[in-house]
Amino acid sequence: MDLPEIGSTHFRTCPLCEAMCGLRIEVKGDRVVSIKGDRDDPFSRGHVCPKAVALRDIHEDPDRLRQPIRRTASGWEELSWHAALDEAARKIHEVQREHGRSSIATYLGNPTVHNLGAMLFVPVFLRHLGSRSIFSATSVDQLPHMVAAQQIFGHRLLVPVPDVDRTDFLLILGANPIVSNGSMMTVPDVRRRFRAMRERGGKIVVIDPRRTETAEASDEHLFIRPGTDALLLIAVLGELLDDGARLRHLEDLCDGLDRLHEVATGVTPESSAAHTGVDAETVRRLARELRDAPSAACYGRVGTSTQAFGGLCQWLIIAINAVSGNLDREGGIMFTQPAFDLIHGPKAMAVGRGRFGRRTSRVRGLPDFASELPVAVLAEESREAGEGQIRGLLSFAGNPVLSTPNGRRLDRALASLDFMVSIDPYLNETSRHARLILPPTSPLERGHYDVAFHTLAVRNTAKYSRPVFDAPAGAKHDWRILLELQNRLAVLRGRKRLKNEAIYRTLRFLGPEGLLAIGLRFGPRGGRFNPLSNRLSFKTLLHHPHGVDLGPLQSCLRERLPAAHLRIDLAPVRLVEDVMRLRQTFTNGESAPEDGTLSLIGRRHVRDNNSWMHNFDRLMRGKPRCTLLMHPADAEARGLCDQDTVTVTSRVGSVSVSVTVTDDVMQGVVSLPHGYGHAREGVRLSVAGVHAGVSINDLTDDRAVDALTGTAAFSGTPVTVRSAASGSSRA
Ligand SMILES: Nc1nc2c(c(=O)[nH]1)N[C@H]1C(S)=C(S)[C@@H](COP(=O)(O)OP(=O)(O)OC[C@H]3O[C@@H](n4cnc5c(=O)[nH]c(N)nc54)[C@H](O)[C@@H]3O)O[C@H]1N2
Ligand SMILES: Nc1nc2c(c(=O)[nH]1)N[C@H]1C(S)=C(S)[C@@H](COP(=O)(O)OP(=O)(O)OC[C@H]3O[C@@H](n4cnc5c(=O)[nH]c(N)nc54)[C@H](O)[C@@H]3O)O[C@H]1N2
Ligand code: SF4
Ligand SMILES: [Mo]
Repeated sequence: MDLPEIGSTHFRTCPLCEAMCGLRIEVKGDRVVSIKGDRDDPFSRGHVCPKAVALRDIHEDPDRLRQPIRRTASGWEELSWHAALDEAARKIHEVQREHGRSSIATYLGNPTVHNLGAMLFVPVFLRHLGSRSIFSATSVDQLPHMVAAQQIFGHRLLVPVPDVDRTDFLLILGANPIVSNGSMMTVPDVRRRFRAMRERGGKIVVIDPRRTETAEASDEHLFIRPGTDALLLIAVLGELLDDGARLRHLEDLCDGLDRLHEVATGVTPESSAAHTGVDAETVRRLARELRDAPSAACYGRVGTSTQAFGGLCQWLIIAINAVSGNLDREGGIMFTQPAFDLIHGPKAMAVGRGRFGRRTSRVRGLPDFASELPVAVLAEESREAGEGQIRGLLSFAGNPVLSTPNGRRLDRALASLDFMVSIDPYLNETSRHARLILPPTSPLERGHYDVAFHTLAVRNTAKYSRPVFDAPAGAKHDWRILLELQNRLAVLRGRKRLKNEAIYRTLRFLGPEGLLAIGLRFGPRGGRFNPLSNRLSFKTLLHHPHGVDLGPLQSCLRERLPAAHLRIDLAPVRLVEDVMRLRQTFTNGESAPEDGTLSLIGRRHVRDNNSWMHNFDRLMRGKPRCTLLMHPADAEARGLCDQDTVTVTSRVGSVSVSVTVTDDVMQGVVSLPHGYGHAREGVRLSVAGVHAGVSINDLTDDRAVDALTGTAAFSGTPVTVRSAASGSSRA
């Protein structure tokens, strides 16, 4: 589709994290002159974080691959797109022919959801590939949110977001939005929104084993022992139920209230306090505050999903919002009504509701969700011989060696595959194992619409961004790489030639923009733009480069429920059953840390973006960030001083790192950021190599998962820490 030309000032959405900040990019010729916040973006109102400027660095990075490369005995060599795509398709075809379709696994990394072309073309590609070995960053991230949404509301994308612009009380567990800029809650300029909330008399409470930047920007911070949130949440729920549930307008829609009462029996504020460290009186007060505030929202994120009871946490959070009268209500937790609608939009583009546990993984028996298996089993599925063994991998926009538990084990597993191809702009810790790396265009060379994050935003908006630069001749967008592979596979399989050719040509002609236009046209807001009816089309978006504001969130749960599931189950059986596991863990004392062990948690920094943006001097300047935070009492007990080098050891490995002594972490807890550990042989990242750091996932354990959902249980990995100088093995 041809897009009209515009001048040297470009407006677009930053695709690097979930916040969807509007950017104003000045360009001269083929160079970026400046990247600033777009004050006219109705949603982000000029806000940006330091990573936005790094879009220029990504674009200009000499280490970013511009041409496919192939690993040979004498090193990497460039090859033509034609040859690379032919070879990749041929190898995939050979492995699948010999060992079955599912012998080729796919891993989809985080940038997939920030990429319009990938969002629209990955599902088509996966259907063609026909493998059931599908993995993604979901199972080291938001899987519990999706399981809870599917179990309660009947669709995995019906994830409610806190209405932060109107709430009076916000209870945050295991999230650090001031740094992460919000997650499963798209909230650009969160600092200003929080400030506004407090100025209108609202209150924010943060529950986190670390006194985070968000805690600093809040009214109150409470330490909690990692992995114990579900107990605290049940205690709060019990207090609310004792007082009488207030379901308000959802009364006739909700089932399961009796079972919720049963869940809460036996867990008191006192009994939870012994494990969580949050005292009973505080639990009672939190329940009162949630109930008595004119409106309130409880929100939990990575810290409450990547833990042993992640599924329970996300369910209980929704239940607490519901019984305190804050579900689907202004100032509570609400649902978006996106213009490109993955639930009620055109059928061909709709996302499945997400079935849970239809099959289990071969080796360990963990459940699938929405046709995906938990990535914690990827290494064993590749290493353990037998029928159904994984022999090859297509890694798309992912770096699982640094981002999934027991990364070293996966590192070894990838090295032993028959074939691997990475669709990735970098030769990094994961792609170094590939036989071929197929690099896509840079983010500034493609159009953008946030299919995923308009669905999770604290306000209804819609925005399309044109590419800032034309893609260089021959360069391929992600979607095009997938489409080319898919077409070649179809040819190699030799069936339905005419039909395949027609599909290929149609999709190539439409591209992501064509599909977006169809999705908008036939979506719930499709039609000519009219500010009163909020109807819009792709053309509307082309004429509104700053984005279209569709207003604050509205009470809409009844219309958002999928047609096949018109009720809300506040106490889904599978989740209720999992409470037994929680009780057993805590009554048997299985949760008590062994003497001398510390509980490891992760953290993020505003200038990091998971594992892949350490190659830019602009973001790496200043003090080293990959250090181990430790409480002064724990340091003293081990004879450690600030900046000492320590060895941190877990069941699966050890790393050496400098310690930062601070009472910002709870006693008994240590914290390392994730995404570091670039000092691996063969990685081509010149700046990141200088700031290599160590990988927290060389310590986290692939055996530690939320048994219900299969999500990696990163939080609370037991570790011992000793001075690297002493050589002593004692904790
Ligand atoms: N211990 C611990 N581990 C964690 C976490 C944690 O908090 N603690 N967080 C987890 C979370 S929330 C996530 S989302 C995962 C992330 O885990 P992953 O998604 O596996 O890793 P990323 O670091 O996002 O790596 C992205 C990869 O995509 C490439 N890339 C970037 N842009 C593009 C693009 O446009 N197209 C293509 N094809 N490739 C691109 C990059 O070069 C890089 O190789 O990590 C998880 N791991
Ligand atoms: N700057 C920056 N922004 C990012 C990213 C990034 O890497 N850098 N990554 C993006 C991605 S992929 C995601 S998913 C989001 C994540 O967004 P957030 O979830 O907001 O980010 P985190 O900083 O991981 O926050 C998790 C918090 O949980 C706490 N925690 C750990 N264990 C527990 C526990 O057991 N209980 C409780 N209550 N708290 C616990 C940690 O101390 C931490 O403060 O951020 C996104 N934004
Ligand atoms: S907060 Fe996220 S979306 Fe906004 S500028 Fe930073 S990286 Fe981009
Ligand atoms: Mo994530």
